[in-house]
Formats: sequence, structure tokens, C-alpha cells
Amino acid sequence: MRQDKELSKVDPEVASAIRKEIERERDCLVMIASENYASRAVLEAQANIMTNKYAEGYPSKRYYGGCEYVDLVEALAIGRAKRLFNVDYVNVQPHSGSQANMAVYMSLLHPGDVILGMDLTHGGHLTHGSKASFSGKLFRSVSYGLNPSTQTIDLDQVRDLAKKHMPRMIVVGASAYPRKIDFKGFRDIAREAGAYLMADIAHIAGLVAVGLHPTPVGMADLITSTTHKTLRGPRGGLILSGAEHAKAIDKGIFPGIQGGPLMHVIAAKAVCFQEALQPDFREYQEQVIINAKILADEMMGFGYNLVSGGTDNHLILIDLTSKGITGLEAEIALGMAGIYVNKNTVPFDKNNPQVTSGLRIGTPALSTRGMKEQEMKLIAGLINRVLENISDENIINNTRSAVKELCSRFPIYDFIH
Ligand code: DSN
Repeated sequence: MRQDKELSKVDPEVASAIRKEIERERDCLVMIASENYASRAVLEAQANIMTNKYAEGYPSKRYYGGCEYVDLVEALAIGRAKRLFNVDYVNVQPHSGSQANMAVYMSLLHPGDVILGMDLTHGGHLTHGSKASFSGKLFRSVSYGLNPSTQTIDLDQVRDLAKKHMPRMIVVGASAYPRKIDFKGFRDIAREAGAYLMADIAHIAGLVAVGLHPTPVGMADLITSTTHKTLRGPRGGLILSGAEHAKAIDKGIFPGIQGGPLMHVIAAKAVCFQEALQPDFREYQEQVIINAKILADEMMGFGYNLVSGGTDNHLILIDLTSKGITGLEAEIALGMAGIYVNKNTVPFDKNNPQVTSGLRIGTPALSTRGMKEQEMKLIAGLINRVLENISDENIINNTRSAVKELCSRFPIYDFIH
């Protein structure tokens, strides 16, 4: 690895933690569906001197002098994201996906308005109306869930709830949903209810960008995303819409909920969008989906139940109930074997969110490493072996060695050894 000499000298504790994190990401299988490996170019852009700059406002309309170069990168990021998603308006300043969602709500809604979003325990997100988040505290939130028999989004239920509660905004999007989302179906319901439609595509943004998932553009009034999941950029948020919402959203982000934008991160977002506009980004996304399908088939072959019976995207959600183990137990055992996944509630889960009955497993990061069908089959076998023997230290240790050997064949960065 290229050692950061100054950091090691000034702060050996932080330098050491970073070194260990590099080893963890290098030697383990990162299968958390929301994680990925940003490119070296993205990392270099993010580790730049623009972190020093205050730039409240927007390109050419700042509250500080000396913004000519940060203006350049923000304009590049905006222009590239517009091309990538084919939209008229982009705001690249949200510090995160949650901030993007908050800005949309604060721009278009009033506290106390009704929002209708997907239940967190059915695969939604905290910011889609959970009582634990600002979205459920500031707004009156109503939730839709999955159909118990198909385990897919039930548009009839969404329509019934929309008619009954007349929400000001319907939120569509998920953090643990393995199937394609019917944005048009949601658009029709939102129109009938006179509600705004917001699509949160944080998980599927990379698939949407290359046309491997239907786009919400033209269907949703507002679209929010993160930039670090399937999109594979720096950690951050993004808002897309038609020109009619530009002014409200710009004001909603700044001065509404944020101060100075993170210009070093915006530089890295510009690089991410440029990478996503290249033809090989589509090939990457294709492999993400192929890998998830192989993983789904293999796990079902081992007798696991998958929520909705499979996947159309970058993740699978395993219901472990019939295997007699909890999501927590599975997450811990797999983590000891060097396979990182996360416990996740499954629809109508009987266990609480700290324990859960499910596991969410994603392929974006491993696909970035270059792993393909053959590796997915091998990994499914390793996962099954651990889950069948979660208390067997020997099996866990042997699996960890196999994981390390596999990882050594797929380096994560050319400057890390
Ligand atoms: N925490 C993210 C995820 O893992 O899906 C969502 O914000």
C-alpha cells in the first residue's frame, strides 16, 4: 500500500485504523447491498484540497469569494448527472440520501402533512416515514407493505391507502426490495390522489442510469438518490427533477437544511458521473444483476426461502425462518468467516429489528472486484456451509481461509497490496 507518511506520523491511531480497514475490505467479501468500492479516481478526487473551501450557494451565486474552481466542479457534476439520468434539474449538494429526502420534504411539504411510504420492516427506508426518523416525527406517516403471498409491492394496497389518507406525498423506493419497481403504477396512484410522487432510487441508481431498471424520470416529481451504492461514487446524496422544482429544491438544500456544500465530495461525484457515462459501466451493472441471480438460484438450491422468490436487481433477501436461525446469528457467523452481510427484517417478521429473521445480500461490491458467475457459486457454497454450522469454529475458520484466498485473486485497488 502507498503509506500516508504524514498521517502515520501525526496520528498513528487513525492511520492504524485505516490500515486495518484497508485489510478488511481487501481480505473479506463485502456483500452488504448498499456498499461498493469507489474507483481510485473517485478516491483521489475526494481526498482533495476543496475540503478547505466554503461555497454556500450555487455555481456563480455564492456567498464567498474564490469559488471559481469549485464552481467548475459543481457545474461539471450537475451537467454530467443531467446527461446520465436525462433530467433538467440536478442538485448535487445533499450530504447524504437522508439529507436529499429531508430537503425534498422540507421544500414541498408542511409539517403535519401526510406522507405515504413503504414500511421499513417490509424493505422501506427510515426516511420514508419511520417514527424513529424526522420523516415520521415531522409528518403524519402512513405505510404500505408487501403483499403477503407474492411478497411484492401491492399497488392495490397503495391505492387504497392513498384514497383513504389523501397524502400530500407518496414515496416509492426501498433499501431491501429485490424486485423491479413499477414507477408508472405509483405515478397513476399519485395523480389520482393529487399527491406528489418522490422516488428514492438510492439502491438502484446505477441500474437506472444504464437502463437496466425502469427509470422514474417522467413518472416521479422528485427523485432522490445516494451516490455510493450501485452508482459507485463517493458517499453522498443527489436530487433530480424537472425544472419546475429547481428553485424550491435549491432553497430547500441551502439555506433550508444545509450550510456549506462538501466541495471535495462534489468533485468526486463529478468523477463518478463521468465513469457512469462510460460504456463499461453498463457491463458492470449487467454483471451485478447476473451475479445476484446466480446467488439467488444457488441459495434456493440449498433450500433457502427468498423473499419474492428471487431477484431482479442487485440484492437478495433470505428468510431464514425455516432454517431455525435468526438474521443476527447468521450475520455474526458469516462476519467471523469474513463474509459481510446484514441482518434484515423480512415482511411480517416475528423478530425485532435487532434480531430479524432475514439476511440481505448484495453483489455490487464483489462485481466491482471482477467476481462473476463461478465465484458466486463458490460463495453461495461458503455461505451455506457457515449457516449450516454456525457454531462450528473449525468450519468458520476454514471458510475464512477460503475467503481470503478468493479475495487475493481479486485485488481491490492497484495501489493496495
Ligand atoms: N443504510 C442504507 C442501506 O444499507 O440500505 C440505507 O440508507
